[in-house]
Amino acid sequence: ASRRDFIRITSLSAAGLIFGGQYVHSAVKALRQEGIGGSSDPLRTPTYCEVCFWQCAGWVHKNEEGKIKKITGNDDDPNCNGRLCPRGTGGVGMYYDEDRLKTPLIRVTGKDGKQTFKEVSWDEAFDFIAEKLQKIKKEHGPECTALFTHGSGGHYWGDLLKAFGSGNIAAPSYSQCRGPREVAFIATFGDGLNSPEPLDIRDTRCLVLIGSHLGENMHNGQVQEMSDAIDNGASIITVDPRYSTAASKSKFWLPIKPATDIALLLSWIREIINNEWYDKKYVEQYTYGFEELKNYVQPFTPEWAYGITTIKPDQIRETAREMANAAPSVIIHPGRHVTWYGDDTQRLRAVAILNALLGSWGRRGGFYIPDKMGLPAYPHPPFPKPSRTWREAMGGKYKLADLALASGVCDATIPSPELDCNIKGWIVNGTNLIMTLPDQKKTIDAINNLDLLVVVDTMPMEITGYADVVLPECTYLERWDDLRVAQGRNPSIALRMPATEPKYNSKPAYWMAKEVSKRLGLEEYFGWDTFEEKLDWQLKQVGSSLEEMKRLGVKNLPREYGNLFFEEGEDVDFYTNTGKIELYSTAFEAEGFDPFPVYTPHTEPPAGYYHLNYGRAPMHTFSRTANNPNLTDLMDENTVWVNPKVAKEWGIKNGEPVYLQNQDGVVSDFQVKVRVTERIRFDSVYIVHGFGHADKKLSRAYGKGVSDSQLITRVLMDPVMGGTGMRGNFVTFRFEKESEVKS
Ligand code: MGD
Ligand code: SF4
Repeated sequence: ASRRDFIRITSLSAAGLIFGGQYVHSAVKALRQEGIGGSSDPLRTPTYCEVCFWQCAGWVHKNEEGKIKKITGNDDDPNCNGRLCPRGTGGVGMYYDEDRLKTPLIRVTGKDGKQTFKEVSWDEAFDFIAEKLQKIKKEHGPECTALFTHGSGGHYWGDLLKAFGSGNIAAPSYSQCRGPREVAFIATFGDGLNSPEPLDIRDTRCLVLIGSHLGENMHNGQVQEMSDAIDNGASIITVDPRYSTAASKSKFWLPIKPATDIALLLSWIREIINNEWYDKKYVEQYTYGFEELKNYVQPFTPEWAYGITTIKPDQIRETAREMANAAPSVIIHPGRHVTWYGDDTQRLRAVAILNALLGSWGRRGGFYIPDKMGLPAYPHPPFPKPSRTWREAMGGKYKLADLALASGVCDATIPSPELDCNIKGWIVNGTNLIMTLPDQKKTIDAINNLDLLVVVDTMPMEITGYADVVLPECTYLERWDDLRVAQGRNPSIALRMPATEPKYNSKPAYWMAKEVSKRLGLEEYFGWDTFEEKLDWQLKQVGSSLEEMKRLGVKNLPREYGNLFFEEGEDVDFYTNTGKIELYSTAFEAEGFDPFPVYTPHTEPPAGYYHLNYGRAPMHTFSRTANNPNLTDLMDENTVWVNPKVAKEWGIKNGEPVYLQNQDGVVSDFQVKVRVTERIRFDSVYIVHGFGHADKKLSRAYGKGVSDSQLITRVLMDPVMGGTGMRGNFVTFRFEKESEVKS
């Protein structure tokens, strides 16, 4: 057994709870006396949401006793237009969750050999971390440390790590999410998409969703714009093996056979070229490689694609025509979580090419050109150059990646001494790697190779059980953080300030990172005395101030970066090798990858097994909300969607609990109730990601539903940039945990 077998967190005192409550009350009184009430309303302070990464700006409202009672949207915020999604409103539950981490913890081994955590002071925790980091630096080099991060705290830990001499910073939002699409769009248009994506959905006439389930995936601004577009008569084309909420709002639903989207895209490209439905002037003026593309796609007839995708040739033609009629006000949506089958960068290249042919990039109702505003960093000395990075360690793999470390861990390559990157220390901030990275066993193997694992979290999530040190962060409602900068149609900045004092003995990550920096002799990288001083300095550089932002919450700034759309015939220089939109990718070719997207068949499920498809629910974000008291009220477990034909074959009734087992014999820890529905194809099942928590400290989430992550053991690596394709698993049903599979 591993030394990091699930560890129990012991003896958290109830006193903390009582103390927390009293503290809040007096603290708010104090804040009000000091006039730090934010806006002109002393019971209202500005924030931006941390429940997902759309970062909507809002107001936290307190009652007379200083208790947080609700959060509402900020009317001036372009990300939310004054309206939060259910999760944003439910963010209050993160603050009130009584299962929160309450004080720093260090792992100890008792005389009986059993491991547990002891409560320690902040000083003890920081001294321990600094000592271990110095030891790693001495024995292996500073570059043998890494940061895994998602969310605001990453800025501060990132600065600490860079100052320490390591460039290994990874986020699941890259290799497990949108990395392939960024690489594909950069290769094609010379620009990535970032977040929020620069999609002019509100003015579009045709929106094509390929596996994007807007509405269930609640990216606030986009969902609002999609609903406006529908009201204005736009047509929606949804390509999804499942009848998603978006599909139900669509003019066309194409229930594609899983893993065949590239074939459909190639066939659409051929239809648009061969029928001369592409934007001739635009293609001629702006693109590179059109004739080669035309020759390349000739074999990909709708009949060819039908045999692969099960989408009828007429439907392929009709939908291609629908897009062309709307062009250039058409968006083939690039998606967000796009790491599916390992050829994802190529699929997204096909999406980019289709958009380019229809002339939607830089056009109204297509893609707008976002502003490029950034805030100056608070002055600090230059970071040292790391002597080695993950790039060398990867031995030439994933050449077009900007950030591939997390894939390396899934590959179990990062900790491998053979790869000359013997990583020994991780700081994990705001990411529950056990539920987030596919192939849990490899992640745990990697953890077992470490000398130090520090976890910074608000909740006792699965990853905390593997930590050497757990640092409890206060929630976003109790802290300052860096300003949110949204580039959007017009740039905007948003302030997050504490609505109340931190509950328990929790603290903000910026404070933790600064405290560790002091112990490592790196404090000059955190040169501000208070965080307010840093924010005020930054705000003054852009003509605002902390005082103003406390009143406004959000400030919209004038656009500095040219027009939103290309002028007719405007001369445009794209940031690609050729200065053109590259239909033929010279960057891919130079690195030995196919310059045009190639359809490759993927493995089919064996008899009795079904593609494991997963996605989002509008009231949850990944695994972070599964214990939230407000949101579990709305949905407290996932179900497995099963086609009626399949249910009949297995004799499974609606609502019946089953275990799921994947093709590698991994059986889900818990049971999940079956939802029999025509809304899913017969070759797939569907579950919402983020459930099936196995940590008992999560009193509401424990044992509720199944975890897709646990069942994802076949990781399909994207050779271009290291994205971890997560749709390579098939599952079957089990009725008892230990019995044989019923067939
Ligand atoms: P969560 O599981 O929500 O998502 O991956 P993660 O960001 O790891 O874990 C978030 C962690 O942050 C939780 O432990 C939570 O308690 C903690 N947290 C929340 N707020 C704070 C805070 O203010 N401070 C600190 N320090 N911690 C906080 C998301 C990633 O997952 C992404 S972006 C995608 S798109 C992928 N989706 C996905 C999937 O759909 N299925 C499967 N199987 N895996 C997936 N992995 C990827
Ligand atoms: Fe918060 Fe919802 Fe906005 Fe995400 S979309 S930031 S959860 S309000």
